[in-house]
Amino acid sequence: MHRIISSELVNIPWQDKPSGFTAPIWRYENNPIIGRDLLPDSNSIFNSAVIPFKEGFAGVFRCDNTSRSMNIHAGLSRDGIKWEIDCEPISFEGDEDITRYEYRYDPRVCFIEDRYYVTWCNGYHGPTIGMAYTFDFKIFYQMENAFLPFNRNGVIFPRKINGNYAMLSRPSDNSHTPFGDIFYSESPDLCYWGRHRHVLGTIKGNISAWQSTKVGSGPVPVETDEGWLLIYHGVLNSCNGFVYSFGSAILDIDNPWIVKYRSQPYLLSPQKPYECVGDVPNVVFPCAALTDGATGRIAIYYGGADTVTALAFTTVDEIIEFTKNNSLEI
Ligand code: BMA
Repeated sequence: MHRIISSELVNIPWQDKPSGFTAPIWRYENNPIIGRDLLPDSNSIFNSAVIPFKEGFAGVFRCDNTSRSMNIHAGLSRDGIKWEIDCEPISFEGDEDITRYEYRYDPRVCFIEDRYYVTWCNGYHGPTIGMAYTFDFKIFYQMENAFLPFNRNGVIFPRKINGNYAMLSRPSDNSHTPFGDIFYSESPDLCYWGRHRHVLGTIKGNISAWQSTKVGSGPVPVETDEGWLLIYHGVLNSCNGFVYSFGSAILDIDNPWIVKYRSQPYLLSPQKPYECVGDVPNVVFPCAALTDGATGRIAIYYGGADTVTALAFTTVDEIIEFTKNNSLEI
């Protein structure tokens, strides 16, 4: 039996694994949980992050509007499934050099110490990692961008490691091309980042082709007794374009740039209609995981086909055993 090192979350959204089902992850039967047109002017709501908040849940949602402008909106939910999302995008407090809007997408949310941090892909002369914090999901204080452009998929660890804040990110180029590996960085103050370490890159060739073209961190890493559980997306370049799946890795608890295990097969790939058909077909893109330290339950939120938001379930035992038993040679 494995253990998640987190507090209990009695109201975690949950459905038992269907009987006879053998895969380590199973989808919520009423997916998608958020449709593309929840807001009056939303074209799509996907690649979004949620977190326990008060008696329920809060989140930051990627909403592309009908002008096809990409922005992030706050939302609240009692049960983690039915969401009320603000019609207006988040308006950030802070230095106007930094709060100036170019585009914002793919948020993650992480609670550390006394506040909720949001990271996202932020347009600032090219994509980089935007950062902000909030206490109440009403007022958001924007911080300095963590890195220079070009960078995407910035994910903060939920506690300090060796005395510093820590983040995974993926330096990239200025387009959606296959470029860049996942790196680990540390900061004493969430402003200045350094001690960069390489974590993992794509797997070239045929052996684990779902992650042969691109990789990027997904949800905030989950602390377990086996190490940090990292769920990350991987991309295959098929003759029908990019296919986004997700898999898992286990990182050393004190030195998270050391990969202990890494799944050769994917955990979930686009197979359902809401994953295969939409604005960008064949995409599952995870940005958040709720965890219950008492039962080991994990609920993963992911975008489907760059159009809707969906939910899938696993347990710490299922996902760690799967990752260890199906690991690539590291
Ligand atoms: C990535 C990001 C994601 C998107 C994915 C598939 O590069 O832009 O927001 O879900 O492509 O289009």
